[in-house]
Amino acid sequence: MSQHLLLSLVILAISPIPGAFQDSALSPTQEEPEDLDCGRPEPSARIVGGSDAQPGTWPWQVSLHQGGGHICGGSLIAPSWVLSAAHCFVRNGTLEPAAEWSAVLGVHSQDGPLDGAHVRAVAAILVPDNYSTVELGADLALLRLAEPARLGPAVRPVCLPRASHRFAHGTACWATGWGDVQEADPLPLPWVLQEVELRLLGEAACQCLYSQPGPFNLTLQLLPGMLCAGYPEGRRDTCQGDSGGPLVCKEGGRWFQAGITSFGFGCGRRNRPGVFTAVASYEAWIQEQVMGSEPGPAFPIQPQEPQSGPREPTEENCTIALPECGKASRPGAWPWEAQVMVPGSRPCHGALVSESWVLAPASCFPDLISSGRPPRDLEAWRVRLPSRPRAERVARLVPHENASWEDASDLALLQLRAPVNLSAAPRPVCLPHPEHYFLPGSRCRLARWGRGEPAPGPSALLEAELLSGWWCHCLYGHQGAPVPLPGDPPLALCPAYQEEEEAGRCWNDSRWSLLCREEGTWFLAGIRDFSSDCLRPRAFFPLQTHGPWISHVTQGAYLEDQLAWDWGLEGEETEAQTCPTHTEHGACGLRPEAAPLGVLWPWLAEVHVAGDRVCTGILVAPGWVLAATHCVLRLGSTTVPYIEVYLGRAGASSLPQGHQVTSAPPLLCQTEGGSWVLMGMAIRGSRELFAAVGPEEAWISQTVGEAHFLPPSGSPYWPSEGNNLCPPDLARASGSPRAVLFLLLLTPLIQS
Ligand code: 4AZ
Repeated sequence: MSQHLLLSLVILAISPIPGAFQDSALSPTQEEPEDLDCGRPEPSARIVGGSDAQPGTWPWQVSLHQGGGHICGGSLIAPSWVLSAAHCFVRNGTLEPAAEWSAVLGVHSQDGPLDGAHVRAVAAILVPDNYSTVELGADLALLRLAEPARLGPAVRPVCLPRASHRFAHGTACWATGWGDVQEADPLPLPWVLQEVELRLLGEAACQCLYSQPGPFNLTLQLLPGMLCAGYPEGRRDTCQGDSGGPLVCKEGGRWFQAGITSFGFGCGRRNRPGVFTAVASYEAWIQEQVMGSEPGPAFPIQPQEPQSGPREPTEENCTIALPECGKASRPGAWPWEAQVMVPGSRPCHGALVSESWVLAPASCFPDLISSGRPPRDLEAWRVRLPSRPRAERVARLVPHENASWEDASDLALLQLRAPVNLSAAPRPVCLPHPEHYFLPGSRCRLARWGRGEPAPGPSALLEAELLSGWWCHCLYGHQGAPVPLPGDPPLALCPAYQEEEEAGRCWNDSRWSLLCREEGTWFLAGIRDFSSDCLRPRAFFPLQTHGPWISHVTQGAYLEDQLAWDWGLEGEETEAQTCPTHTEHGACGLRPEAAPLGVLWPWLAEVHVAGDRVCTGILVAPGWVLAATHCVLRLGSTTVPYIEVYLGRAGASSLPQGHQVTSAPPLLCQTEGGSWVLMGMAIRGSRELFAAVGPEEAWISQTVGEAHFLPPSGSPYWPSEGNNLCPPDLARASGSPRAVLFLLLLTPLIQS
């Protein structure tokens, strides 16, 4: 079950003992079923007006075990027959042996000895001939028990609908099971049977939801024999481990099984309701399989035709749900901005991720990291949220298990004493699922994080654009490292943004979170990697790897599917790429695919000479720019004029009036590995002729210790044989003009 089950879990955890039913379950008078009364739990088992899943509420629920543990759900439909899902028993097209399976009946909590429950061996598993995969339907199975179940208050069959039975759209039904409470988040001990109320969705309404592109742009075609139940906004659903279990609806005082839990896209996701096998569609197949078995399943006549709900699918609305998180009236006015106030320290900035939880850096709470113990003064802590008149009190602080200073897991979750009403503000930020792929070129913003200072200067400095994942990964990764494909969690996110320099240091040593927008919805995409000093682009730790931890702790953070899909070339690369050759000084010649903020050619430098000439230089090391001599020196002059070098904006800045562009751009070639190599510098007065740089290698490397020469694969500068990107002999061709080059040593203030 995937929903806010916290409430029902708590209730169940307080009174999980099925003892009240043990004695009667074993009483001899109850053992003999005279007629097959179906779909009626023992009346005393349900507390009127109470909250659900008390022991005995769903007496047809079966737990199917293999290898000693619960694998799938099922429902008792007759003393010797259990209905379940085919996909529980078919692996790689082969039906598993019945002998490996057992059916546990009358079980409530699966923790410890199965008190009050009894177990039956499975004699046979029957699956429709036309079952192949869940997406193609017919996902049902019948299990014949080796011995009939012992019927009693905790063990009773459910009623089955006839083929003609119609369940009205919008009917509130119940699904039950011991499945995961969220994606990849198993039901915690004591493994008490969970229940969730789900509304039946008509075929058109459900198809409309599943036609909205979701993760990986996937959509689903619903087929006859499937039905959907759930909500457009998600958050209540079945999940892995619930499969095979029943979806039941009450009609005329009896519970009919409308569906068998089959599949879905994830669990509890927006516009992705659960898909069930429509039991009524399979009346004939079920009747055929159980023929001659006495007593067989009961198919009572439908008590009354549905009173409400449109009969025709066309009358249904196509109501898709929009994200409930990540909406801001304007960038910068973040409705999730939370300030954690700890007595004696500066406020720490975090983000509201659900009604009750705030995510913040663990390093804001140093005692927590050093002692590992919860703080003693939590009473005095407060959280300020936008549009809330009073600060919120804090109930609990949960550090990330690997929380430390300055790393990707520098995270903690704070639970508020009382949930806040979500509205325009406060409103939670959206969090990415692990498979989220933020598109290169995404519009992002920096937001305050932790104890960071506010940004100096204008808010435009907080605008950022995401650079290509390959580029970011290979700059920060190492040679030969595999580049994560779209859909695999990235190791780093690189946003490009402008930074103001301050004398002697890089301005941006405060902490930032990275918010990225998709279709007007903001996601918390990353947190700043402290260690990148003055290196550009800056790397952020992606938050998506932490989605499962955050949803496990909060049981309700807003993990939202990706909203933008144009993966372009990067998405089409299905073969794993590796990072190209590095030199001993790291990566060089790597260029982002997108063209953000003028760093299309990140090594290009604008060399401004004596305030009136501009020529192109090439960054060959953190402190050195290579330029053509004719650009820097006037004819006949030997004195070096006043020179300024601008980096990271070549081609993007508009040059001041009266500037004369003196040189053509240099010649670059791309190697097989993807790195760009400087081949030639334009010859004075020409845009087509280039002087080779190769012959100057010795001089350049002597002057600039740390210039990046790609290691020899053939010759040091040139691509290996067989690469037809560049003619291999170009550099040393006889008669090639010698380059007349100048190396500019940059002053430390503007290096990087
Ligand atoms: C499963 O894996 C499964 N949200 C069952 C139900 C759903 C998804 C997955 C529906 O068994």
